[in-house]
Amino acid sequence: MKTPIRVAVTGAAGQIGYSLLFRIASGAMFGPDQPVILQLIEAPIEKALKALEGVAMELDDCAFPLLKGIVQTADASIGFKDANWCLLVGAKPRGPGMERADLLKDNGKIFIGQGQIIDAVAAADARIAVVGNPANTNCMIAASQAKRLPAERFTAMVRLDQNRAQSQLAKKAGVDLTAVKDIFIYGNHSPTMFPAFAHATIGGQPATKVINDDPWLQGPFCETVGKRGAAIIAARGASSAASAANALVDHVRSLVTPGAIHSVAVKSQGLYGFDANVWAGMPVRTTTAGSYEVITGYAMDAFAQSKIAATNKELVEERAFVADMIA
Ligand code: NAX
Repeated sequence: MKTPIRVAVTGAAGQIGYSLLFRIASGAMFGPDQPVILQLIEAPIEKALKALEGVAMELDDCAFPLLKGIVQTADASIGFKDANWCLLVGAKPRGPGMERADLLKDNGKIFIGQGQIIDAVAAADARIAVVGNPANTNCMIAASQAKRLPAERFTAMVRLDQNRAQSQLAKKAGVDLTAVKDIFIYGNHSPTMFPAFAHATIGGQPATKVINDDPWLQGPFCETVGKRGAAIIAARGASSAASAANALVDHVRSLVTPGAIHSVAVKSQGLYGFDANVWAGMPVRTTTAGSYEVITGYAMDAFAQSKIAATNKELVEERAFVADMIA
């Protein structure tokens, strides 16, 4: 039996948490032979902590053979202690009339504190995945606080966007989802993101050739993927939760699977037209478990360049809003 790994999850009693924890405990994230200890962190609010108690009871009631312990806490220094993976899901939602800048500042404060605590108490091999929005910039803020853990360990999730794009391409081409490969998300997890369809393949052929409808790819396809979150809210009356949790399972599973090729928001080194030091979605290849390299060399045509310029501009603006929060 392998040694259990410690997985800290913030926002554990939230709606994504409710779809996520059971998948982690069942082995979907780290594999069917990897025991886990869940370290569940909630905001210090009575209602949230009570809800967390209920979630922990349900986890017990699943009798998952791989689940070797559950920690419930509002104290991040207990929750992140010795954690091998820190999944930062909890964040303040955007309230009515709230400006994006206010959201950036309010959530920024959470991620400063969490970045510092993770750096101080998490395991030496700790990896961090940020879901709470604005995910890319929150990730940048948390990473900026770290003195011990390298910035590459901090990633933000654009996998939901990749999964959405893959699904839309398969539907349009009328093929099985698994025929669609190499569709990567560039930039921010926001409607400005760019699903780079020109590099995707369908059944081994260029997606552009199979679909043969550039106006659709450049227009409705990009728009549908970019605004899918809002469409879910309009239809369901609540934001994406199960699909977001599923995407986080995919994000981490791919990051611990050598050879996996997938989209992750990582610290930019200035590739593909992004400013250095923003966290931007990029294609990556997992090298060894938990480590990755950015895949280089994809050519960008004029349309792709203009989309990347727009999403980069938004990331640079977000960074400017929180400039005083970056250590
Ligand atoms: P919920 O509001 O259902 O849950 C959030 C939970 O976080 C709450 O239980 C709250 O008490 C907790 N929380 C708040 N501050 C905390 C703190 N400092 N420490 C620990 N817990 C804290 O939101 P949910 O639907 O679960 O979404 C969570 C986040 O994911 C949101 O920021 C949301 O915008 C973001 N999303 C990101 C996506 C992505 O692809 N990157 C997609 C889905 C989702 O919209």
